[in-house]
Amino acid sequence: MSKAEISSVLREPRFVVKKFQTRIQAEGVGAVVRRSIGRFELRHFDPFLVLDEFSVTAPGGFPDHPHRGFETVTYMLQGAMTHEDFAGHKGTIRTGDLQWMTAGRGIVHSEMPASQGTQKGLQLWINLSSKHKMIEPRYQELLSKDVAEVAKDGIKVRVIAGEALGTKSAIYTRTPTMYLDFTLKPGAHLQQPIPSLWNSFIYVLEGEGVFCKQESSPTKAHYILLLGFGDGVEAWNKSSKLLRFILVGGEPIGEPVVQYGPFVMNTQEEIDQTIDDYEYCINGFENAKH
Ligand code: FJE
Ligand code: FE
Repeated sequence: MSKAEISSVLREPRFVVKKFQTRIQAEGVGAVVRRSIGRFELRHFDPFLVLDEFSVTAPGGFPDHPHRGFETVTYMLQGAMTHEDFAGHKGTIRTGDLQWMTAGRGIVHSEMPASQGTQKGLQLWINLSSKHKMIEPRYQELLSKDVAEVAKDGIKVRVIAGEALGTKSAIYTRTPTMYLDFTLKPGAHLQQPIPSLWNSFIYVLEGEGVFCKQESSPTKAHYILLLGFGDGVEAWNKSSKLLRFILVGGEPIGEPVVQYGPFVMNTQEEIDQTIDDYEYCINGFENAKH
């Protein structure tokens, strides 16, 4: 066995199965998003429903809208957003903060800029299994200073969910999920384990990285890489600038997905019921009356 093989912590590294570039599209009111998961060519990636890199300036934003049947994870990259829901839950998340919202049976809320200039961030929608779609809504919020962060060998990781470099996140993931924000210095090499049967992807935020195969061509910002199965992923920063990307993985739910905008259920009947519940303010949408 060569030295390189002995030093590898991965027995079966994952390969890139698909690579997509994201383009800017209009969303909400006067906002733009780069949607990777959730667009026509990549409808869902079980358990993930949507990944948007958003950019919004006041007076634009995402005024009152409902959610049911999944979770939204909003992670701020720049600026600040205020969210306010129909039950009076209100808060502002700033650069590096995150909100992990379990919509469950129903939330109606707004997400609006809270500062001057452009607010940027990522919003990931994670599906809930049929037995969890109608659970009570729940929020988990982490300020930037409370996000677990570790640095080692030119690698810095912010552990949003799951575990990396021996450090765990405090976030509870109803659908088992890992969400890591990596920054690699020039020359750094990462080997990150991922549970073998989970779906996983990389989304590049800054710089350019070489992923999965040493000799593959570099991937730049705003590209998503869908990974095949294996026990982990390798990344190299062969450039002279910082490389920043997120690595997200989740346990596939394996159930039918029927989506109607912000409602994600298992069957058309459940979607019809949800539209009625929202219209009549019942079964979780009671507070939408006010
Ligand atoms: C939306 C349903 C929605 N991407 N990125 C339908 F939930 C939304 C929506 C968002 C959103 C919000 C933030 Cl803060 C960030 C997002 C979609 O609120 F725009 C439509 N059309
Ligand atoms: Fe929302």
